[in-house]
Amino acid sequence: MQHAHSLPVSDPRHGWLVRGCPQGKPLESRCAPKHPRPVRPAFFIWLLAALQVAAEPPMLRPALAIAANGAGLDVGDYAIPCVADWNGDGRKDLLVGYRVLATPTLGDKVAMFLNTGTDTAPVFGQRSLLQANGADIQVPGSGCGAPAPWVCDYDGDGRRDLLVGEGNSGYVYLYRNTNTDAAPILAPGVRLLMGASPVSVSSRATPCVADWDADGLNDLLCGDGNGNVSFFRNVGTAHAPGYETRVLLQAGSGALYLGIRAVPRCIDWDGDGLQDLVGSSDTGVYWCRNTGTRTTPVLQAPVALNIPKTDGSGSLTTIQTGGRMRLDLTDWDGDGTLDLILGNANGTVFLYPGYRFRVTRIQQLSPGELTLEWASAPLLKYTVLTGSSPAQIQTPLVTGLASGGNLTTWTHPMSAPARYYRIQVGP
Ligand SMILES: [Ca+2]
Ligand SMILES: [Ca+2]
Ligand SMILES: [Ca+2]
Ligand SMILES: [Ca+2]
Repeated sequence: MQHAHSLPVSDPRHGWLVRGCPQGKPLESRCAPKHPRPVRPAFFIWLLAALQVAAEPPMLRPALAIAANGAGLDVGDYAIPCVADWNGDGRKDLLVGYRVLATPTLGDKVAMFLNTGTDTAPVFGQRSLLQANGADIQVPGSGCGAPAPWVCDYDGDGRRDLLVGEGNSGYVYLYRNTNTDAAPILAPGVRLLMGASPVSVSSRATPCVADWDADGLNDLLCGDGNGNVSFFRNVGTAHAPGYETRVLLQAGSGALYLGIRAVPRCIDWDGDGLQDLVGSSDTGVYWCRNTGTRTTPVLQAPVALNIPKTDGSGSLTTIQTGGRMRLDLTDWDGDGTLDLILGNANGTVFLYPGYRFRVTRIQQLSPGELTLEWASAPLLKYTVLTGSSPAQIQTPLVTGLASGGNLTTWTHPMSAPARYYRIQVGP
């Protein structure tokens, strides 16, 4: 009987040490078996186990354009996306703030794309415009600073509300939902306050709400045009959030700097149980790993997220769509792995599906032959290294193996000492 396996792995260099077990027995989930078996070389395939079972950030597949009304979604200019189930029907919808450059005095708007497909395979029709107090939401913008929507139950009454960051002066507006989750009706926008003064981050406000210090009260975090992220700790209540201080988040050795026009998201990117910060800017999308605690996050310096190159090299590169990249994160396809949504300067919105590298099948097709399959991404090429021990995985067995798409299969004639393998992206 064959077993399908999935193993957590962690290796920022995109390499994986793998080890196996006798055919037909379940893989150990850790490097050191609790009950070591005698090694019986030659006839047993020892492969595939993770060097570490620690946290594992997702990898990303190439960009896919999100469609609406049968064509590529395009709101015009400076798309800032937020994925949320706006009408409470269990299917994720897409809000996109954007600039109205043709009529700048009217203010910028928030497009709504309701999902008529399923939650895991969204289908969007024509846009509508979010309204408040019976009229289109309009927010002052300037330059490339568009409205940045964020959906949450801000006042804890059980109904989702809308926050919008202002592109011009960096204010954050609350549009309270006065109706139901199924049919939201928004009250006029009011600026959030810090004490008696409006919350402001000077320009290009990109709010998100999360309980950053895990005290049970949601806090406000907000990116700005300068590339920093402000933390407004909620010193009010769940029903009436209040702020008294603005503190710049730190990461690494100083103030967190994502690059200009920062958009933060608070999310456990690597699945280690600690909320991290993932953010975008003009220069890329970055992960700041939280190595502190739930109540006292300590962020590491930003590390750029990578996607497959399109130049045929088979390797990885940072994300760059031409500046003004605005991030959101969600499990778009419901496969349990976070996916990346990116709004672009030209009004389009892209999906980068996330996946976790896993060896999903180990098979001894015939004596002396083995097959490995692993989650992969189009455009990538892989190198398979082997050795007789974890410390000796150095011998290349195959280089430049093209990805099979989302899954790559490789069959290899076994040799007795080659029992440990590492699969890595690129050379
Ligand atoms: Ca919905
Ligand atoms: Ca809090
Ligand atoms: Ca984490
Ligand atoms: Ca997913």
